[in-house]
Amino acid sequence: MDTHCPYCALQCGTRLAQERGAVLVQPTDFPVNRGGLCQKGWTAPSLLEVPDRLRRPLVRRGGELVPVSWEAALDTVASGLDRVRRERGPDSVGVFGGGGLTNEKAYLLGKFARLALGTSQIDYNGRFCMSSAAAAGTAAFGLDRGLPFPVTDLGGADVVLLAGANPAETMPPLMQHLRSPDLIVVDPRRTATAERAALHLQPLPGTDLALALGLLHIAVVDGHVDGDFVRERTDGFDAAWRRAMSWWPERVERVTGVPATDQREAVRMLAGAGSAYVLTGRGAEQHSTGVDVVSGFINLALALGLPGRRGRGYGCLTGQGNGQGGREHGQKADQLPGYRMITDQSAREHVAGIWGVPPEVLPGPGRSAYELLDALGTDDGPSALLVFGSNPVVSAPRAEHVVDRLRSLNLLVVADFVPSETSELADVVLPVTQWAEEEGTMTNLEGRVLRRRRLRPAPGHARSDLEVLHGIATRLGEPGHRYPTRPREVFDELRRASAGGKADYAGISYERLDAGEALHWPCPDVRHPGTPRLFLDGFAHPGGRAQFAAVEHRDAGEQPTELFPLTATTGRVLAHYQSGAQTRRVAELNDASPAAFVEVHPDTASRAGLAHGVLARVTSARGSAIAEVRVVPTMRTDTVFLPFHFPGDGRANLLTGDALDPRSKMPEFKASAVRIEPHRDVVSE
Ligand SMILES: Nc1nc2c(c(=O)[nH]1)N[C@H]1C(S)=C(S)[C@@H](COP(=O)(O)OP(=O)(O)OC[C@H]3O[C@@H](n4cnc5c(=O)[nH]c(N)nc54)[C@H](O)[C@@H]3O)O[C@H]1N2
Ligand SMILES: Nc1nc2c(c(=O)[nH]1)N[C@H]1C(S)=C(S)[C@@H](COP(=O)(O)OP(=O)(O)OC[C@H]3O[C@@H](n4cnc5c(=O)[nH]c(N)nc54)[C@H](O)[C@@H]3O)O[C@H]1N2
Ligand code: SF4
Ligand SMILES: [Mo]
Repeated sequence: MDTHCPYCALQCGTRLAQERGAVLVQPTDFPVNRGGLCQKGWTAPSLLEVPDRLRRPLVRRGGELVPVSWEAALDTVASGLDRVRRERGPDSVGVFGGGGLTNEKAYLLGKFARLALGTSQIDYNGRFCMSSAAAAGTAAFGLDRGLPFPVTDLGGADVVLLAGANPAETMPPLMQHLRSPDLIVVDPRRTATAERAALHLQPLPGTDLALALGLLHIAVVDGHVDGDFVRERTDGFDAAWRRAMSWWPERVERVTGVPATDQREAVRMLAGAGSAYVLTGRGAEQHSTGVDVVSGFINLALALGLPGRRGRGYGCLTGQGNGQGGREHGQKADQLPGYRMITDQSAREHVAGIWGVPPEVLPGPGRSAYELLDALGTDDGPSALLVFGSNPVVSAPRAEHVVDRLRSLNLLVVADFVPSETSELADVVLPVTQWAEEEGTMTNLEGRVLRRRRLRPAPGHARSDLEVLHGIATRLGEPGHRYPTRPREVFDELRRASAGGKADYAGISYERLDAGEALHWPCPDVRHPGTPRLFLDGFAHPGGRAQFAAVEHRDAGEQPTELFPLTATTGRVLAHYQSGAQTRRVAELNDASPAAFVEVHPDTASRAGLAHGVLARVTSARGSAIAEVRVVPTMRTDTVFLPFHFPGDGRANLLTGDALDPRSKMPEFKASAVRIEPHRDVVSE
């Protein structure tokens, strides 16, 4: 049975089979992975068999989570929601979704929040992921789709610049498309990806904007700007150039640490290539300046004439399995299905029409993900929260504060298939189906819609997220037909709701997908072939021109001080996925990467009295995390790195703060001021 990997946005094609009860996985020759899988994909069947799989609903009684019937669990949820809504109004209930949810789930979750709960307080973990690139992409091109071209186009490039992405660990099969281009990698660490690069630029975390301005400066001064493209297809170059004018290479070198010669070499490589791409990842984006950083790299790409042309382009490497679809169907605080804005009157009328309600009943925009978590239990914030597809106790910034907020709720409901650090705090835990136990669609990083297929039934009493939403909504007095439980029915409604929107799925059907058609949105009718390459005939702004952004460098929200002299940045390792709720339960992955660690330069380590393998305490103004020291000679001396996959006192997010990008509300995951010292109980070997 052909389906796709449960994890990241590459959505590698896999074939599943059952042999004597065991599930076996094989890669298919699907274009993004062409017969490849990473270690997570190979071990994905173990996820279906984790020993502590949630099989029955749990309700907290006398302090303990005890198994109960579905009836009892859903009644507890509905009566709890009813109570807080009666006392404090519809916005007293919050909903936190995820970019791992299928399109159908994401769509129904948004509808459930706006109609069954009537709340504006819904957002999702993609705010921590895609939001800066989405905001910058929309501003520049009028439309945000991670990659506006198929991944396979990258294979024909001469040069690819990767700013803050480490696909050798985060999307390993993507690397086969990056074999022939020369890579320019911008990363404070010498990652596995940087090892493969022709040129590695190693800036201080949080200084990418200065670097991007500097590269634009060089492009202009050294005569590499594609004047015809800029004149014919863009606006705003002059204002952007006025900002970049004062970022001469030596000044950029002082701020970023990237030698001026390397800056010039990067521009020379990009400008001299017949085919070149600029791609950004979370390293560039997860900053309080994230939107402007991405705009800075898009400015560079526009000046060189890359976007909207065959064999060239700018793209962002979307992260979660459905990170793309998850941001199109209305689980974002300010959005309705079809990538429409909730403040747009005609969008409200269209969606309300599909939902069979007057537009006035739809609430307005709500709080962004971190602001929502931060407001929980406060006077004007939600006092009940429903979580579908996220583990914020580990993955949200300023995690210990988030735990305090979650503890202050009257009602916390978590739907998951494994016990997570967040479900451990819940009042009600609802066991749901996963991946190979359900049908649905996902949209990968190229905007291609894919079918997820069911191999076998759910274990125990697990139900699908769609059934859970139906069960709660009907108990709140909603008509059942509004919340279909069959994925295909939900998808057909989603198609109608998205029709005419930016992310138009109207022409995409299960039938076409099952027949093997490669359908990239927008696809406005069933005869439309889909749109693998966007912007070739014009950008999505009225008039068809792309917009430069006049951006100026700002420092990271927090600068090193005497007390916290180092910059900590965070990210991923190959073996673990996100908060680790899934991969820490897979023996082979856990053995590959069993515990929290911190990468430190040898001089920094010895100054702090630390050696390889000992436990260190890393402390920021928020608190401390405990992690095993890895002495890494290629690190910058002013920077340390922690993966964020580990629970308890190994959480990297004990260090991160509440600085947000003013536009995207992206937290500053990638730059916190810290100090590092030996942990008192030194163990390990
Ligand atoms: N193994 C694995 N794969 C995954 C995931 C996972 O959890 N594990 N998650 C998926 C998801 S949701 C996402 S969003 C993607 C993320 O994929 P990536 O963006 O590749 O992942 P990160 O490791 O977060 O960040 C990439 C790099 O940014 C660098 N970096 C840190 N600070 C800065 C900075 O200030 N500037 C620059 N230029 N670089 C910086 C880090 O050193 C890191 O190597 O991966 C997806 N794939
Ligand atoms: N310090 C630091 N923090 C970060 C980042 C970073 O780079 N550094 N990256 C950020 C990024 S890019 C992301 S995407 C977030 C991700 O962080 P999280 O939102 O915590 O992501 P996951 O660990 O994937 O959590 C998903 C949870 O939902 C469950 N789940 C999966 N699929 C489904 C489903 O279909 N239905 C239901 N009900 N549950 C499901 C899983 O079992 C798991 O418990 O972390 C962010 N946090
Ligand atoms: S790269 Fe992503 S989609 Fe592919 S096997 Fe690994 S985790 Fe799965
Ligand atoms: Mo992500």
